[in-house]
Amino acid sequence: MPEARPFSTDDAQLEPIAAKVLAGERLNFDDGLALYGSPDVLAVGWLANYVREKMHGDVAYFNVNRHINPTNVCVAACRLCAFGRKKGAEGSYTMALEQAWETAASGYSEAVTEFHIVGGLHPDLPLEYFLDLISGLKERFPQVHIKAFTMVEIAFLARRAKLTVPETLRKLKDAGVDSMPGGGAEIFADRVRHIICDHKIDGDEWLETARMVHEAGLKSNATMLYGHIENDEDRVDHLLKLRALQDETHGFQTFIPLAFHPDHTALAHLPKTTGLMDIKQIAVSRLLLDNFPHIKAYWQMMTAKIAQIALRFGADDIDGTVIEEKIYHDAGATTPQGMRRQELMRLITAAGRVPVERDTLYRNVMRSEDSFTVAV
Ligand code: V47
Repeated sequence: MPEARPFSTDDAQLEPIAAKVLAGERLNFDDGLALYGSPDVLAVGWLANYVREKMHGDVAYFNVNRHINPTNVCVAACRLCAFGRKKGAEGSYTMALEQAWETAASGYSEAVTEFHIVGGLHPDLPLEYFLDLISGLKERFPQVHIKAFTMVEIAFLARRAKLTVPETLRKLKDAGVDSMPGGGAEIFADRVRHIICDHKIDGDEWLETARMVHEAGLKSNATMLYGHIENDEDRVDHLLKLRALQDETHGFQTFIPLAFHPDHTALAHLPKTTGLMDIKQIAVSRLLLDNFPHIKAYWQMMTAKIAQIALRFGADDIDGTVIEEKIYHDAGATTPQGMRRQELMRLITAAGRVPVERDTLYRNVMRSEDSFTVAV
């Protein structure tokens, strides 16, 4: 239910934007800049919360998931990343298939409903390794949804296998991939991308790959990495490009703004994002991405405390139990490794929201002891 409290602000620039939001009208590029530039974070948050409650009422979603990163070996050497290693470098690893399947089974006690699988761009691992990895997981955990490989990994795997992206997607889908995570989008603007992740596919290619994923009948998420060298124009541009693609494909489920963690990266001199920046990012995303069903406050990235507050500033999802996160912890995240269902539910309830356990496709999950069923 939308809030009963009336909207008020001392930022005159927000008045016409509020009128649009209350009338259900789409915001434009300049509106996005005005939202980012506004000193009245509470008013921006009020508007985002209005939209969020209109879409989802008091519900806040979470899931029970496990991350698997089969390799950190990566040819890309992105300045933003503390996870990737060159082949043979100290700290580099690549899981044997048995090891990856064993990893999947560890920490399984809460009946995981999703495996989130991403990794480096390995120069030698063939597509068959990934197909075997996925089909082996499906064989062992047939009820678990497999959300695997970013647009960057898919484009890389296709190129290495000398296949088209649709051909590669067909093989991954046949092996058991059910949907795709949102990583690798970073910031689409070339100027920024050249500095933070020069060796990755460019923004247009990321969007084109996402289009092909959706055309293949797979849902995906989308992300934006903020809090490094980008400016407000770059962020608005990024969000509006995602919105334009979503108008065409309707294949995105969830948008996840990702706060840059500088530790142990080549950009370690940059300051960390602040709590207010994180909160505002959630709110602006909710307001600009009017065609995205869900906005996720990823607690591992923004801390559980900020993610909880974000549930009143536009977010309707807090991600999951996240057993074994590596990418953020290599870059200095101090959040705990994994959180139990009960604790996630306590955080959500204390934010005045109603916790709903979802599967990756946002169907309700019903539990008994260590098993689950999904509402269809
Ligand atoms: O693509 C890498 C980012 C992403 C750093 O789809 C960094 O449900 C901050 O995409 N500081 C991977 N960010 C994580 C990701 C994700 C996470 C949770 C849920 C979902 C989903 C997707 O992490 C990368 C990159 O954008 N990243 N290094 C860093 N130092």
